[in-house]
Amino acid sequence: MKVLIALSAVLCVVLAKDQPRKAIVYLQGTSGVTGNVTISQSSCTEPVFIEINVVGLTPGKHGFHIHEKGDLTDGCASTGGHYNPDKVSHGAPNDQVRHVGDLGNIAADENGIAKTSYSDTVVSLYGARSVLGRAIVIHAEVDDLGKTNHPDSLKTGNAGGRVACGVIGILAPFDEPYGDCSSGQQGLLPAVITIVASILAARLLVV
Ligand SMILES: [Cu+2]
Ligand SMILES: [Zn+2]
Repeated sequence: MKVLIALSAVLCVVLAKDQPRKAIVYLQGTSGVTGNVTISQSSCTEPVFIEINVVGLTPGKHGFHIHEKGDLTDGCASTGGHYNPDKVSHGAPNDQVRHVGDLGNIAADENGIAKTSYSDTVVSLYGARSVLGRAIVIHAEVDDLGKTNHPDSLKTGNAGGRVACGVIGILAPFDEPYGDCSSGQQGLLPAVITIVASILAARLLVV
């Protein structure tokens, strides 16, 4: 009996840590741009999956970033700069050197609609570098991805004003939203080791 109780307790913990994390961003602006973004991640070692739905944009490409602060007290202006914990130069999403918040551009069609989804291996919802509580910002102009001679190219991508923004909030409930990666789900092997160790421990208790 004790074995069963111990086993089920361990299983509960393991399964709980296996839950994917999901965040939601409600985007608003002063020029009629609205939309939402979801960020999903099944574990701290998996890439995030980002789904974007925005309307009201001018047709063409718009810089799309995670900024460091979830502070909208002065609209999008108070969200700070690009989230950049490594203090490196601005870049493209696929560059080796980039801000964590550098998600490149989104492209709006002739109706001003931008709808897309993709994975990113740098952004995370886990650990000290979690983007939860920070902001997503859409810019008026195209992000040059750090590739032009403009003085702001390696700082911001020279993407112009901020037309919409929103705070990255918790969507799917999960425990310890700011927990470290090591306390999160790390894969099947640690889970199996945990279960085997607890079975052995429970047997010792019974004897
Ligand atoms: Cu930005
Ligand atoms: Zn940047």
